[in-house]
Amino acid sequence: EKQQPIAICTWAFANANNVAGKALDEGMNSLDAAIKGVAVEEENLKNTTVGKGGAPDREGNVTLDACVMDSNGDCGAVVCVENITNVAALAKVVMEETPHVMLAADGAEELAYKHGFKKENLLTESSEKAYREWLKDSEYKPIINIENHDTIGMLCMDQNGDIAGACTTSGLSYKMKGRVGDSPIIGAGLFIDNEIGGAAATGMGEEIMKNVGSFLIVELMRQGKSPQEACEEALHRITSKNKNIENFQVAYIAINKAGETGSYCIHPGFARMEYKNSINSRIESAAHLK
Ligand code: SD4
Repeated sequence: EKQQPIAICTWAFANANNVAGKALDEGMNSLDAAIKGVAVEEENLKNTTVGKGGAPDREGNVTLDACVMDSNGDCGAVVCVENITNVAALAKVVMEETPHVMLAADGAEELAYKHGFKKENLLTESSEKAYREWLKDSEYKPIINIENHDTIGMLCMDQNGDIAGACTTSGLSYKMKGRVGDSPIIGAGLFIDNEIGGAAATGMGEEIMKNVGSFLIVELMRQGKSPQEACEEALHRITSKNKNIENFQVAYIAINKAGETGSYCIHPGFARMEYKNSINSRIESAAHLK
């Protein structure tokens, strides 16, 4: 018996989520569908937090982070990559074509060219203009909230019921050179255990990494929590210890093996998309703490 495919993703990326959902309906496996879905945002020039058009670091260089994890528990990641748009697809190349899990910077870029990826200038006219504007004060406020977000984390369940995911970002706008967030870190930005479920994160990477948020959610589901309960508990681990939660956003999404989904975030403004039963993605507004 075939499983009804499900795709969920962070933020209101209906197109990306529908592309993944339709590919799953046509029989694509969960990993490839997630990569295909997030590629929509990597290529979306208006998305200033992912791929081409992403905001640069303080020196004006756009550096991307991404990871993928499949239903066998295999994973791949790239960090601080320049000039390549589809970094989630590149993370899959690391997973499949190298003996490693994570490649950084030039090494990842060289691998990309060997595998036919195009060299592209990721800084668009409008992201360059915004950067020039920012340079005037060069004020670094790593505040992630409704104005500074849009990382895409996507979790897919295919017709075999197998779960996989992808997460891709340009990270925090005007971050320090070399800064890497949670998004490409297996267990932080993304984690899958095909026996249990999967989770993905967006928001202030520094906070998500400290709590290994996505891994924690999957482990909480293993202990019997629903995806919703697991997202809430994982978020509380951050908020209960942190006195500064007014100043940043964190949001989690999760799916379990039964196809149940959940999400939770600190502040209103976060939503997730869900594609199920071949129905175009609906915005599911996420429950929030504040
Ligand atoms: C990061 N988690 O690099 C990412 C940022 C993000 O929407 O999610 N933006 O910390």
